[in-house]
Amino acid sequence: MIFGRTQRKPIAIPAKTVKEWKYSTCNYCSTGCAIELGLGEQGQIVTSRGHAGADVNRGKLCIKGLLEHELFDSPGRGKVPLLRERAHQPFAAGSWDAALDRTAEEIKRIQAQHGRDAFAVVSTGQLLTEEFYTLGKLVRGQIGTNNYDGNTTLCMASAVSGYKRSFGADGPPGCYGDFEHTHCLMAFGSNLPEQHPIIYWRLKEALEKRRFPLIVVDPRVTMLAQFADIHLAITPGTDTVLINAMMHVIFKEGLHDADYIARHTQGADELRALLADYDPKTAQHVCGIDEDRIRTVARIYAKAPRAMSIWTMGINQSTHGSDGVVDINNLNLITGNIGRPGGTSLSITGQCNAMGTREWSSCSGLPGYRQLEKPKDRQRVAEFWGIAEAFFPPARGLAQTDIFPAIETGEIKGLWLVATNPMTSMANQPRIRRAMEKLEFLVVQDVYEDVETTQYAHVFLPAAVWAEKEGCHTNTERRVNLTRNALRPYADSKPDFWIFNQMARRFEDRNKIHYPATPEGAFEEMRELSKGEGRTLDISGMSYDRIEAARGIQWPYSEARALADEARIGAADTRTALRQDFLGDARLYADGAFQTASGRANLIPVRFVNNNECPDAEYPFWLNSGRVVEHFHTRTRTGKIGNCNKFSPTPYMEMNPDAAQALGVEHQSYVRVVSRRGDAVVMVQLTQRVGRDMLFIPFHFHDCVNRLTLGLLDPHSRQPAFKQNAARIEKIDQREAARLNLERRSF
Ligand SMILES: Nc1nc2c(c(=O)[nH]1)N[C@H]1C(S)=C(S)[C@@H](COP(=O)(O)OP(=O)(O)OC[C@H]3O[C@@H](n4cnc5c(=O)[nH]c(N)nc54)[C@H](O)[C@@H]3O)O[C@H]1N2
Ligand SMILES: Nc1nc2c(c(=O)[nH]1)N[C@H]1C(S)=C(S)[C@@H](COP(=O)(O)OP(=O)(O)OC[C@H]3O[C@@H](n4cnc5c(=O)[nH]c(N)nc54)[C@H](O)[C@@H]3O)O[C@H]1N2
Ligand code: SF4
Ligand SMILES: [Mo]
Repeated sequence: MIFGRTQRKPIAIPAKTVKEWKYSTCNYCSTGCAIELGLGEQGQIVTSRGHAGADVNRGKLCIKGLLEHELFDSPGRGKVPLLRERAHQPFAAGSWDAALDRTAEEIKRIQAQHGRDAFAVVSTGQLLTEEFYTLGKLVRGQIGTNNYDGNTTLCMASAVSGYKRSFGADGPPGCYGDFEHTHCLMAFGSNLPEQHPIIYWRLKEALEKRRFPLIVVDPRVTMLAQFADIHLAITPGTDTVLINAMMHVIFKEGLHDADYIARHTQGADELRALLADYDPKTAQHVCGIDEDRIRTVARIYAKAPRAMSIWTMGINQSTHGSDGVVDINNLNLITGNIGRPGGTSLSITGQCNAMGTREWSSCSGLPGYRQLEKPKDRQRVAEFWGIAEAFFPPARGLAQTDIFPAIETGEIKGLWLVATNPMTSMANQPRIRRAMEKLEFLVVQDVYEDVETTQYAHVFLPAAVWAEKEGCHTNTERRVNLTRNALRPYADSKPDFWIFNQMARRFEDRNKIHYPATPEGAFEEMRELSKGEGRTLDISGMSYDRIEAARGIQWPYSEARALADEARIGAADTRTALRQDFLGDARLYADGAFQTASGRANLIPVRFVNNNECPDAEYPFWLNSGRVVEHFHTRTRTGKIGNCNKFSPTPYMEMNPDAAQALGVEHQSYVRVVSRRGDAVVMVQLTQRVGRDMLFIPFHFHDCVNRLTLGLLDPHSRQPAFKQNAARIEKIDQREAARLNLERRSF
């Protein structure tokens, strides 16, 4: 018998002749990997590679980054502006002037009839920072609606709110380099190997050089949990109880850093008083982690010379999201683990430029972390833009998650969606659908015209994507990185920057503001606005050339520092400089001086109130949701890239084999999942990743888990609890389900 192939036919890989490499930053997750795009003879994209000289990824990319260059001409791209009188009618192609005029007229009509705030703008974490800044200028300075927010409310709002409450300002204080220095890492609700694969690779490298305990808190056995030394399968929504109990032990056993607490914090007495109620004996019954484990983990963490915490959506997306962040900060403050190499409270950000929108979009305030509520901030921005300060509203308006209910009540009549797809990404989809149906006017600005929200749109504006544009992103560790324009926009799509500039001309009757013609011009304005005033968000020393030379610069990086750096290296041409020539601060608060009035960090007592939707007799399962490595969000991009989509083309659900057996449910059969909001049909994947009382559904698929989620809001951040819902399972006819699913797989 002959094994193997008798005739070898090696696979021939066609030569990819690259004429030029263009510098860019990945446009998916917030890791911020630097990518070089290879252009062929005709300026077309032929390949890409991770930038070997970039500190973040050192030549590596994950599956999404590797295949990202395939998205430019993927199916469904918006080619021309589309218009129609009524939703659901056929669209007609129109000129850019026609689409922009119609949009401006509708905004003005709605505002004239119902007040300025009756038109809302919902943005994203996926544009370039210069675009965010420009949109902010347009919305705050000319359109003048206060109902302006971003999808970051679904994502990072709790981290922002928690940082502000604890440290007086937003901004993750640590960096990936901390992995090299820490003696213990605790990860809360964060699945790095799938969601931030290259950050995980950095962590793994550090662990290979030097072992330190990895503790993972997640109700699900994620890939990160599999690699952990200790996995705490917490009862959903109860992280604050675990952390409070850990702090109870730390104080009781004198493991806290009394000196740090005395010198750099306030509120220790109030915190300690609260912690009296969180003895591990009591806490274990709430958070599901036994008292011994709680004590062990508390001791490991507090005794480590330096310990750090990271977290992502397991904390942020819950009714105690902001409190969870505050409590993680509390834990690190009482153990003296802020601003030290290896000792930090590092929120792992979500979208590629969720940081950029926090910093510069004016969504919840004014650019450069400025606030509408602060007279000095208002004056500075009004003067800089050349408008009357009184044009700004006195305080921030509705958060994204409050905008949709305000459409329901009729308070908001018109909406502009920029790079976000709420029909799939918002909780309680039946409710969102009803809200969308009530809109008098909806304009959708997206890269893809087949995105679900266009069902309800009156105007569709086709946007250019990623390296069809130019500008910056800020990543999880405050690193500002650049994407150079590599190719012209697809068909007649336009960069978002151009769209905002064109729209601004149509509002000059309100305020005439200067708009720079290029993203680099907008970056210059941001630099100027970031100068001085003692702000940590100082990017005044950055320029596109310096950023590219350094392959990303962390803020703060002041002008004085840049000039000193240039004098030191004597570089006539910045492009010949080296990565290490322009280094911003790796860490914030290294000196223990915080952005609060007193300069001290706040220790804030967090009392747990269980207001989650919990399983009961009728809906006996916890319904958890999240992500998988090969897909990004609502799959508008990865669903179109064959090698991403093939790994999970079908809506599916993780279910425990024992639970399935009890219900007679088989592996790879279809079931109907039902919650109080609605139902969804999914394919069952039996796995021990989830316990007997839990179901997990990735949220990437339309008409799927967000038909079921409740999305109760965090009181501080207004972020929805996407991960704590109750559901039950019903068996269904398999053939009917298969047909239904095929229909839904539109590509
Ligand atoms: N491949 C891929 N990568 C991505 C994205 C993507 O769509 N695809 N999106 C990016 C974005 S925008 C974001 S925000 C991040 C999200 O990154 P992650 O937050 O890491 O991803 P998720 O899967 O949403 O949630 C993480 C974990 O939270 C756990 N969890 C649920 N409830 C609780 C709880 O009560 N407590 C704790 N401690 N944990 C809980 C879930 O079981 C889940 O394993 O990923 C980014 N990276
Ligand atoms: N059940 C459940 N729901 C969730 C989550 C969860 O864990 N569970 N996670 C939540 C989180 S953390 C997030 S961040 C949200 C994400 O929710 P969304 O932001 O609504 O999802 P995306 O698919 O990223 O939508 C972005 C849109 O922008 C378009 N786009 C991409 N680049 C550009 C560009 O340059 N210009 C323009 N104009 N458009 C562009 C894309 O085609 C896409 O349609 O989902 C949230 N929803
Ligand atoms: S880890 Fe994130 S930034 Fe890096 S290549 Fe993957 S998706 Fe892009
Ligand atoms: Mo996110």
